[in-house]
Amino acid sequence: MKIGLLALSGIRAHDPELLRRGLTLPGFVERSKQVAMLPSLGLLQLAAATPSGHELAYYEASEDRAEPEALYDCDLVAISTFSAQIFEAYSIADRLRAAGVKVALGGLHVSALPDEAAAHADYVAVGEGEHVWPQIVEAAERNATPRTFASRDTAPVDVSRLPIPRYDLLHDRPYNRFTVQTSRGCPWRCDFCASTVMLSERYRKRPVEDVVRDILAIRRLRPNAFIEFADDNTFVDKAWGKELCRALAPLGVKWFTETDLSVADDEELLELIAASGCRQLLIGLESPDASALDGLELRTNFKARRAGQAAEAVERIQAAGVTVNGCFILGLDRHDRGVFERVREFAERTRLFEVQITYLTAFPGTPLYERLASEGRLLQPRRWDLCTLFDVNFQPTLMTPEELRAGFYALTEQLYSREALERRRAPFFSRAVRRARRSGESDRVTV
Ligand code: B12
Repeated sequence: MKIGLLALSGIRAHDPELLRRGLTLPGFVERSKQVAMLPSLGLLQLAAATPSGHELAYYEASEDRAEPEALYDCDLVAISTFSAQIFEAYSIADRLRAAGVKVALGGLHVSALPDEAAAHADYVAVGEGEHVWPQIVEAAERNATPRTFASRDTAPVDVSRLPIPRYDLLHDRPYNRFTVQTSRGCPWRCDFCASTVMLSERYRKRPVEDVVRDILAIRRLRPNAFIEFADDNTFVDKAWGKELCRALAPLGVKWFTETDLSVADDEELLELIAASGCRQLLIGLESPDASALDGLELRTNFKARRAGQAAEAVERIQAAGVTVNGCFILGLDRHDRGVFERVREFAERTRLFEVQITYLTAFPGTPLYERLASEGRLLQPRRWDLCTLFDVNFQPTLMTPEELRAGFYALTEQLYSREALERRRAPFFSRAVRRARRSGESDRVTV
């Protein structure tokens, strides 16, 4: 069969006022441009798990009606879904099916809502795709009747035996940032989280040599590729994390990942992270207020327990030569109108190199969604297109939605102006220059 893999690319946000104000600010534009250029690792992973004898091609659509014509020549098209673009994915799927092409839908959104997706697909995949995808391909070959395939009905995916994602399918695309997974899942359960924790229960690490193998495969394609680890929380296991960094160091690769504050507990780990080419750690700080974090992480209240150490941890990581992208969620239940100033103050005081602010967002399938739905606080239920992290679709407790938006707009301008960026970043650069002079190298000054 001719199989098309379709990723929906780009960044989504609808609020016209935020788009007008925020998206022209240097700090905002910078990061958006970088991330919008990531391929879909999920689809490349499926490609690697495809039974032999089929012709595979990777495609992208930036919006509804932007699907490449070539998809209509395929026998089967796999579409990977996030909530924010699900309606676009559904209409593309409807058009393909009307033209006689079989469609399989998988990914985070349809894993949470397979019944909704079934109206738009021949085959729906729930959970991790590595084992169900070959079943779908086989079903499509047999022209089997539409149905849902769930990964929980197959053997668990063994991440110590994942093949190299088919990065080679991207050979003619201009990507220079690529994703690799070193681990899946996270031991913490934050009530809002809609990441890969949704796909499987356990936190699992991959063998370090496989991670290196995947990076080398990317480099064969693009020698100077920047690597983003598509993990939920890379450095949960500190000993394994050190092993990973020691293996990365000789590659001379530049990389980015997401983790939690506990990396700052281990000086040796921080040194290894810096020495192995890490340019940035993204950390979910979520709130400058300990009280707002209480109860957010459902297992051990990790985020509230750690709140008092956040500022020091940021300082320690950045002092080691790695920038921090501190992420804050605005509109948590204990956030009042003073929270915007407290976020600004935290970012200034700690000299956070990068700050990400997003609205509290109820993704389908999360405990947060269930709670807000049962409390009648979803403003427009089932408007999945508003699950962008940049659109308010819930009733906050201590503010009106308008107050939340107004505070967010003002904070966006304060955080992402050129002056604010320079003020926060200057100490990092000066330290980096001093460090480079001491060691006689200059490469590490760039991020
Ligand atoms: C890389 C990434 C991106 C890339 C995606 C590139 C692409 N075209 O796919 C870019 C930068 C474009 C991006 C954009 C956005 N993202 Co993003 N992104 C991620 C990130 C960091 C990693 C995703 C990843 O690679 N996972 C690893 C792969 C292996 O897992 P996977 O994709 O789920 O695939 C597995 C299964 O789902 C399944 N599968 C997937 N698709 C299919 C299809 C079929 C047919 C089958 C059988 C199986 C299957 O099999 C795969 C292997 O097991 C995650 C955060 C994280 N740490 O996970 C956020 C995340 C996915 N993003 C998120 C969001 C909100 C967005 C944006 C809406 C942000 C915005 N405002 O624009 C946009 C969406 C834009 C769009 N076009 O859809 C949320 C999604 C939550 C949700 N439930 O929808 C996440 C979880 C982050 C978060 N804050 O919670 N993102």
